[in-house]
Amino acid sequence: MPFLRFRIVYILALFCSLIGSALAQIEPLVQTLVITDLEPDDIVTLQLAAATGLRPSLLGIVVKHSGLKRAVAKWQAERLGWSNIPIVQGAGGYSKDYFQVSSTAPSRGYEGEGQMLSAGYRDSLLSRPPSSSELKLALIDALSTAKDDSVRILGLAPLEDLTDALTEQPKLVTKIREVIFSGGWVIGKSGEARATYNINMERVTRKNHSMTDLISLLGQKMRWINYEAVKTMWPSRSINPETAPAFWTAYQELIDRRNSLQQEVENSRAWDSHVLGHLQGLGLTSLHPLFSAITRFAGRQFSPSDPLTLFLMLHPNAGTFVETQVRLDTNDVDASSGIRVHLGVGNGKVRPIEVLLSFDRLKFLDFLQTSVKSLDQVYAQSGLNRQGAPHNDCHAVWDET
Ligand SMILES: [Ca+2]
Repeated sequence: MPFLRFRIVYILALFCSLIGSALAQIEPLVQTLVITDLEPDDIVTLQLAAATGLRPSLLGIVVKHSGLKRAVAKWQAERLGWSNIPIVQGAGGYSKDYFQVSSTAPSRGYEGEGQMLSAGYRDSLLSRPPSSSELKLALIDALSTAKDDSVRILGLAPLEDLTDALTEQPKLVTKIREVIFSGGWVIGKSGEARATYNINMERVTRKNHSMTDLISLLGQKMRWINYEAVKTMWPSRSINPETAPAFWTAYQELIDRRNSLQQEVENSRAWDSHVLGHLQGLGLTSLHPLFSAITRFAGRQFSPSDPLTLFLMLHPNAGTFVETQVRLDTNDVDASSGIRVHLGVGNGKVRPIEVLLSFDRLKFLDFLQTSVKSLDQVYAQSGLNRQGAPHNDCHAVWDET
């Protein structure tokens, strides 16, 4: 009899373990939607995402020249093995459409995207008008067909289109597990909090600043990778051969093996020299950590915010967050420091969001280094050229289909 009891217990245990693994398999898959402005740090972030095996279900392309950037995104996606992913143009616009804030001046003034395209094609894309509705409709479509709590949104750029989608159909908020957003504020010398790039780069033509609406819709489903925390923990504000040597060694080896990637380096260098020109115009001296990092490592450095946002989406426990009430005040826009951010005072109705306080720097460095080592495999599978001119792999993906 004891033997029989043992067998029954054994069979029950086996049964439970099989049911357990079956349940794990049918747990709803989380899909990731990415909103990006395709600047050099975004491109590295997309590379790292592909290296971790992530395959977004939608890429939304926003900010100035979003039509041109959409074509470049198609090229990038093809190289990363992300064929057949919907790539949709969202809010964009022209320089005049944005707040005239000095921190956004380099972006408002940049015209250098898509240099690898033929001039005629590039010109036709540059004149393509912005389209909030295309991305808004794509987001509504993706959220409508998703299960509850099954969508995460990686926000590497302004989120106007998402606000429009959720304002139109607020019930879709239940589909969202989280929105993790690269951006926030910095505390200036006066002690005031002022918004950083992705918030300052919402179009001035909107009646109210939509990020406040998005906050009230999402509450704690929103995590901000706040720039104040990034600045404190990464004073150079640059991932370069000095601050992340193992990553850059591996990245350089990859570029040497697949010299088609030289195009990304050239684009990044062009962007850096453009930014440097603006910083000089603003009177920043070479003693400023940002200035010295860009000068020394032009083409071999990028901002940590966007890759950090990806890292903290994939490894949420590597950051500490604090519930914070945030309200943006577009009646108080300072030309040198941006939109005023009010934090937790006199705005009791505002739902708190999760704001980054600190992160595990060593784990982040390890993530960068480990992910970049898997990139060669990604490019091998997508058939990226090892040799030859970078233009060789542009082929037909430019078609606006
Ligand atoms: Ca970005």
